[in-house]
Amino acid sequence: MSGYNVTDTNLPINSNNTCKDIHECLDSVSVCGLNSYCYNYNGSFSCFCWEGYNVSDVNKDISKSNPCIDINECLFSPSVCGPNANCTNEIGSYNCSCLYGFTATNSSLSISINNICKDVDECVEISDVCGPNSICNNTVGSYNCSCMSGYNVTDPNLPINNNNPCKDIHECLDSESVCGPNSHCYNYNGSFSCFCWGGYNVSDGNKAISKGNPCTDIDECLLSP
Ligand SMILES: [Ca+2]
Ligand SMILES: [Ca+2]
Ligand SMILES: [Ca+2]
Repeated sequence: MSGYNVTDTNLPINSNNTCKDIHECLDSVSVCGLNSYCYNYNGSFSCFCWEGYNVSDVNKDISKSNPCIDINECLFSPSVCGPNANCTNEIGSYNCSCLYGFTATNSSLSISINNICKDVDECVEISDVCGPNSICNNTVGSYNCSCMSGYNVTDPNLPINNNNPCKDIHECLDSESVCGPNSHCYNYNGSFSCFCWGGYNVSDGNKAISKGNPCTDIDECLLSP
């Protein structure tokens, strides 16, 4: 029968010289080709591709001339790595990595469509990411920093962080342009205040002292009584 050979080919087949199973898998590669398992059983055998491999021509049996070859998992749709990830095909496998600004949902599991890369909230995850006197705004894949009102970044050409922090604006350096004439300017962290000199009053008492609403001389002669 097919799949069996007579024990001694020089003798007739009978109960003393039986047909026995051919172990086709003894030289597996010559039967199933590379990247495959060969399973021998009574009367026949089967070939299976290793995980990560598929037969070259799916319409034909696995064999040395139709071997198992690497699957490019990165061409799958939807992506095996899920969104926001890079896929790198490897022989017999593949590798996923998150794009910059993203991290695996569960960091103890490998990245896949079931454990996708999600945005890192840098404002929460990285302590003091923008440095002092700043506002952190998380975005998908990134974040941005801005200075709180009353503060300016040290070097506006560089990103705001601990090495280039937001620092107090010294509004009083040009006091006259801020508070107008006849006034004191007091700078403090995050803001400043204007005060009129003695004998002077702000023009419009309902508005803050400024160049446009300066301190003017009080005509004490008009005071009553
Ligand atoms: Ca592969
Ligand atoms: Ca982010
Ligand atoms: Ca200030």
